[in-house]
Amino acid sequence: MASLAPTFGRGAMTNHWVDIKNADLVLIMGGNAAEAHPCGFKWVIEAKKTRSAKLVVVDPRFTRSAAVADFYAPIRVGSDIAFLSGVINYLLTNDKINHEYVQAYTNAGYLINTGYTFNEGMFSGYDEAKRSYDNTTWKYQMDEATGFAKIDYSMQDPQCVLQLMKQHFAPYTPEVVSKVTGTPQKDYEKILEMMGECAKPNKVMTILYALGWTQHSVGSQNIRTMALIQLLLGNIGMAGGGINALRGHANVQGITDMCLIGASLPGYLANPTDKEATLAQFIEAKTPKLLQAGQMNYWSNYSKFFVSHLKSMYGPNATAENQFGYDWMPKIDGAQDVLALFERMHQGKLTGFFCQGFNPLASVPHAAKLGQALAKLKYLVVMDPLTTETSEFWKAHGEYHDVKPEEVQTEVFRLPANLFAEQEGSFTNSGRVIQWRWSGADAPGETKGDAEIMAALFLKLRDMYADGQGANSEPLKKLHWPYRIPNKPSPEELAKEVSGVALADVLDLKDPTKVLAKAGEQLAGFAQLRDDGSTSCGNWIYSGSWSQVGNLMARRDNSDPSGLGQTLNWGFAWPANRRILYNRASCDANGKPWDAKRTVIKWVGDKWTGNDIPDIRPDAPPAEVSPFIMNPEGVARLFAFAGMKEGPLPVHYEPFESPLAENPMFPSNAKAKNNPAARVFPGDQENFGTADAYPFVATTYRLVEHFHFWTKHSWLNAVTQPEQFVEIGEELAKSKGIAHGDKVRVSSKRGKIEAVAVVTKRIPTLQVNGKPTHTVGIPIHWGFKGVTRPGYLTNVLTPYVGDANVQTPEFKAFLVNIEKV
Ligand SMILES: Nc1nc2c(c(=O)[nH]1)N[C@H]1C(S)=C(S)[C@@H](COP(=O)(O)OP(=O)(O)OC[C@H]3O[C@@H](n4cnc5c(=O)[nH]c(N)nc54)[C@H](O)[C@@H]3O)O[C@H]1N2
Ligand SMILES: Nc1nc2c(c(=O)[nH]1)N[C@H]1C(S)=C(S)[C@@H](COP(=O)(O)OP(=O)(O)OC[C@H]3O[C@@H](n4cnc5c(=O)[nH]c(N)nc54)[C@H](O)[C@@H]3O)O[C@H]1N2
Ligand SMILES: [Mo]
Repeated sequence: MASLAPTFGRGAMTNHWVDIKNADLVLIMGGNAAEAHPCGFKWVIEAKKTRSAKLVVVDPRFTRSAAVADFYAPIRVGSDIAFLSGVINYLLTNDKINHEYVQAYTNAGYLINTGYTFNEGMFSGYDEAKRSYDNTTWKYQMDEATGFAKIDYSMQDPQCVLQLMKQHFAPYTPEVVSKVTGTPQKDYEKILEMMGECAKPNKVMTILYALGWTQHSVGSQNIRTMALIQLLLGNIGMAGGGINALRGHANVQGITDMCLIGASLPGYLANPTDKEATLAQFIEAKTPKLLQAGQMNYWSNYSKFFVSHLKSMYGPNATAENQFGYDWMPKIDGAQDVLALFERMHQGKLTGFFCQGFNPLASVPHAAKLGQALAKLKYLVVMDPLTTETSEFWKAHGEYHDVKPEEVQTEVFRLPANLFAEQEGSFTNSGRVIQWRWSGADAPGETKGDAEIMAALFLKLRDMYADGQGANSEPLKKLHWPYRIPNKPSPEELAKEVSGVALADVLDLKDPTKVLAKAGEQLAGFAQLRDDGSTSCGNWIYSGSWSQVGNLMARRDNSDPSGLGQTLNWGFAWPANRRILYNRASCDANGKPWDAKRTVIKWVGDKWTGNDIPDIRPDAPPAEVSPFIMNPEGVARLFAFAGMKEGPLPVHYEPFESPLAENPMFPSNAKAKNNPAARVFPGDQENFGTADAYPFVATTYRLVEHFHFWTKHSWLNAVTQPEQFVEIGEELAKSKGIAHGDKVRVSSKRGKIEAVAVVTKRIPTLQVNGKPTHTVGIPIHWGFKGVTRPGYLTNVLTPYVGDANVQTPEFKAFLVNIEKV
């Protein structure tokens, strides 16, 4: 494993990097791939060169991605849902949708409960005191006789999802969108036209996004709004289509897959909570009921994945009699995200903190609060190859970091760890391709690999508890630790455990005389997992990555018979080596590809075959089994009756710090100004600034020359970008008397930084709600450690609030003031 920071964004690509070359239209919005993903970006260029694909970039700044775009439009930070809702309105009113796809593969015709309402920015079921919704009224109408959801396939019933959507998105006309987003109306209309073209079955659009969409109090809904567009256009499952989250750290995809975030277990299985006292109750709660006849309801396999995971944790100690060790699993109460963690620390509720490959003082919002939080710890352990700001949070660093060391009691331990490039193991890229890699160099001095450090700590702790004296020691004592060298588990051993092993002969469920895997063998994939204790698998989505054939992640055969760039023998893609998720949706209801030139899979009379692993049971007749097998209704949810905290359909809400006095979509309802379901911690409400004192919109971002906060330790990077700067447009510079190269002070309600001003045409002034709106652009990379010139942590400025569903902090939209020093 490599860098172990908690993730600040989630998701994965439904498609994969090479597949971008198959697109006709590439939209980059909420990201800047040319700088943050320069290697993957080459596939955008490939699409432009080989098929004259068009590139559209929508960003508050004219970025390096914009510099090679066919069309660029600016947007005010935090207004993407208004922009995209206007696209949905355009597609619906101008009939730019793939009808067959929408009718058969989405819930457009499903009838919603008549109690569902949407008024002045709020859905039915809101509880203001709890800042949350009761979603009872958002559900499907059910047919009592069959037990399945009611559907009007003509999509005319006023309670059907398509009709509710028409109503919901109607207010987002081009005029209104332009007013809210600041995107000039004629630019916007041009983009509407380009996107509308992709409703044709042989025209496909892809979207590449990253943190410009996730780091908002409406982050998850930003992405959902785009997913709705891709579904209406029939672009999900298609080569060259999909929804593509370009992930961050080299292996952050692996981090989320493996659950190093605490919010879930490996393979996105849920963490048990106190509500599920027994394994049976837990499985019952997590296994969805079929909502439509004949569908696969994939999650009916939940118990197989979960029990196999328990077997990987507790080995022979996990038996049917003791619920496979369910009682030893921590029962998580409350949120486990980054903001919740440091909030608890700030409240003095944590004694110690292990900080592994993570520099939270630099990377978490509201650095002053972070400093106070760390100072409340009894001990802090930092496992890192470098001296990070976090490990020296207790030291005064002149004007850049002002603390009184004598007042900090926290004891800090530094454990020198290897750098990711000095370790062997697997990396998973944004396209879900897991690739084995070998260490690039030996680590210097006495540093150790992460697994070795963790193993030593575990063995020591287990020894200390061996006498049976300590409280709650069972989970430690029962953990399975089968490694050949106990204090140095090898990457090979760990990878095999993650992929899965047969503990007894695994029999074919339909024909029990057939043995699929003999006891002791590596499993071929998750179809072989069982819930009777006969299989062990650390992570069901990685199942089969190390099979009896060997380490499939180490494969390096780039042959590509279809020419689509699928390369099924290069590495291993989760799940099941499938390269394009939902690929069944690339064919119509007869199993014929919508576009023969993009044949990913097809139905050949009795089975699915093609250029990918079908995302459906291989013998599932196309007219009967719908493509979205992870949902118990078999279709994609345009209307999310569950799962989204702030509502079943996206709504434009202002960022928590907004230049506007009200939400221009619902000016008369103050409660609907910001995301009504976003969590605000006590005390943080007072830490939000307002436009009278902080009149300018600010956003933070990356530069290609640096990687977060650690490349400033490297001379080469420091030479290319030596000194902290902020970017402002020419109009703002003029009005504030700031010249290019002047020293400026940027302040928010929470703190200030000083940096050099770069005055640029690349940050336009936008007309928002009738007023000029200026943006201050702030690169994130500086701090007080390293060989760059010392600078301030950008996050002294940012607000402590996040997305309502996954709590990614609102790093991308807040308010500042700027003055010449
Ligand atoms: N060189 C380099 N590459 C990196 C990294 C690095 O530090 N350096 N970090 C890696 C990591 S961990 C990550 S997560 C990724 C992040 O990858 P990206 O998200 O692509 O990177 P950012 O520069 O943070 O933000 C992208 C763009 O979002 C725009 N933006 C800001 N607010 C909004 C908004 O409200 N709407 C829209 N449409 N756009 C907005 C910004 O102007 C910026 O151009 O990069 C990875 N790659
Ligand atoms: N304002 C603002 N703040 C942001 C963002 C933003 O866009 N704006 N982006 C956010 C995002 S998306 C991210 S991902 C975070 C990044 O925040 P962090 O992950 O905290 O930043 P890094 O500097 O990448 O820290 C990773 C550390 O891991 C160490 N390391 C490298 N390899 C290994 C290894 O093998 N083992 C161990 N133990 N350590 C290793 C490095 O030396 C480095 O110190 O920042 C977040 N903060
Ligand atoms: Mo990231």
